[in-house]
Amino acid sequence: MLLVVLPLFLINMVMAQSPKGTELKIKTSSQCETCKETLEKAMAYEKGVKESSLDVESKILTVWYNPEKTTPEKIRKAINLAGYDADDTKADPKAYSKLKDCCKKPEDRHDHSAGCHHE
Ligand SMILES: [Cu+2]
Repeated sequence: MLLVVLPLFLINMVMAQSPKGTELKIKTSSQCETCKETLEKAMAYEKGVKESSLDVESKILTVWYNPEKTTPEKIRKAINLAGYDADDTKADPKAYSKLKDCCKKPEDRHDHSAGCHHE
């Protein structure tokens, strides 16, 4: 277990400078394409965030932000308020309860067989 968790932890620690701002990678509890939309939209409204991109497969949200305007803590908080875990910080329970069934963690879904259905 440690062998899996540790590299992820280290990836999160690495912040690289780029023209888009400071890059931050956050492990989220997202499940599907709908989560991607929800999270990227939440980031678009977040102060100091220039761009974000969620990789649905790995659940890693990459955020480019202006370190003079926001901090990784605030960005994680915004993800929590959108209903998702961000690294070690847990989703806001109220926001999480409002997520679509398919966007919840598999153990919380009413229909355990289904993922999100996209038309
Ligand atoms: Cu989803």
